[in-house]
Amino acid sequence: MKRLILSALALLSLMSAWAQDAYVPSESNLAAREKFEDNRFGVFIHWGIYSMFAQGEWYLQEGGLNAAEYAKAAGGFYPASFDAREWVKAIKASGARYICFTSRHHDGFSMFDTAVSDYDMIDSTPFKRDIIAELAQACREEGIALNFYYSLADWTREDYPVGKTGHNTGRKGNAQDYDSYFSFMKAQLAELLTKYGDIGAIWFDGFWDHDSDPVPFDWRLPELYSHIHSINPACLIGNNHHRAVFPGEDFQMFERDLPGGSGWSKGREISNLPLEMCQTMNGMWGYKIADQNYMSSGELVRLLVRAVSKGSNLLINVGPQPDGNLPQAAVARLAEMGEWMNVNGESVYGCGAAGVPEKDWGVATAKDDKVYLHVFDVPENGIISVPLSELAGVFGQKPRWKKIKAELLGGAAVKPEVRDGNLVVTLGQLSPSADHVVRLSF
Ligand code: JFZ
Repeated sequence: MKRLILSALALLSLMSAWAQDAYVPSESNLAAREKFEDNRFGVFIHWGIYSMFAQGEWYLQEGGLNAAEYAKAAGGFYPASFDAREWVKAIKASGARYICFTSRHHDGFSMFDTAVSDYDMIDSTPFKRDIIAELAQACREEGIALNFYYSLADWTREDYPVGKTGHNTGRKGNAQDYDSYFSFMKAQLAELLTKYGDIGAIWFDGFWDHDSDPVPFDWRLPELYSHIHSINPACLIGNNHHRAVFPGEDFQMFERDLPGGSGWSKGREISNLPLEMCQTMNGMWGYKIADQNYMSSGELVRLLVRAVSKGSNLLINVGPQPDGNLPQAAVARLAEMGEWMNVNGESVYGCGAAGVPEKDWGVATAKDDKVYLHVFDVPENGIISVPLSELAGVFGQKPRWKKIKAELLGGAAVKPEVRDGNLVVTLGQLSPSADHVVRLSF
């Protein structure tokens, strides 16, 4: 009996330990999640000293370079045209409502003034300007939220326990010490969260560097996450680990694929946290001179809308040039997306899945008691239809269909009809657009 009581007590204390550990998002965090979801459209920026080589952000690894030689590029990093306000204005003009910026990528170079390393903007470049401070101020002035990409993996530090990548960078490798590296990361994250105003999210990457270790590697993520939440409970945490979400995370990300897609997210469980898909406009994240293969602005609009129709944000990447300018090709696309967003933004912001499966002509999004039909391809007869049953999720089982209104955003009212259990909308001839949006409401 005594044994039984003791083991019951042990079980209880174990359970309460779990309960204590379990992450409970703060009210402010839940509000931040909502805002993050409402924003729906963000711009990713990959910028670092790798941009100088114009070969993408993986060049240190892919080029088989020695890190000490590579680091000399910092001595010439003087992005004379860098103007944070200009960047933020170009991004804002697209309709994007937030930016995610690479504070430190796998090459280990910090784009901000960090006290825990000299391999940063202030101590290693002639430019000596804190890029992140300038960006944060411009974002504040323009009302754009700012998130930070932060790499867990590091290809240059001696204390980083070497994983799958970063083997040929000339590290001695005899000082690998995760405790030391972990304190370094905690110190940097504290700087990022306290010196630059209110930061929306930390976007982790690099987990995959240790995902196939023979002995499972412990990144001590719960400790890292609670470190962040103890500094700013509202700060959202996401991690590009390509797995189902871990405890302590506040949003789930999908790289180069929609949630439920058939690419890199194939088979991955979709959480009920806010979702964010990230994608490049061309092929690479960091500036790559030979990569001019950009999606058109129409394709980008459709990608954004598809993401929203799956209940996800889109984080679309831009890789600034070494001189500090955004590539003209990217600026042009941002401007064109903005033209579409100016008219149709209400079908994106605050919207989510409508419960209407994809059609030959396009997809649907919804907000409150409105459904937005996104017509990518107007059928030849100018008519689209949706089974009434698919609209029940938003309008209920038996709405008074006679009273339904259909309007083309930025255009005229169109007449909806109910025929054989379908809502039929006759669009007729329309001027070309990547996406004609029909708002359905009562
Ligand atoms: C990562 C970064 O490596 C890349 O440079 C960029 O920042 C992107 C947004 O995120 O991309 C990945 C992520 C996962 C793997 C490889 C690259 N992986 O699982 O092998």
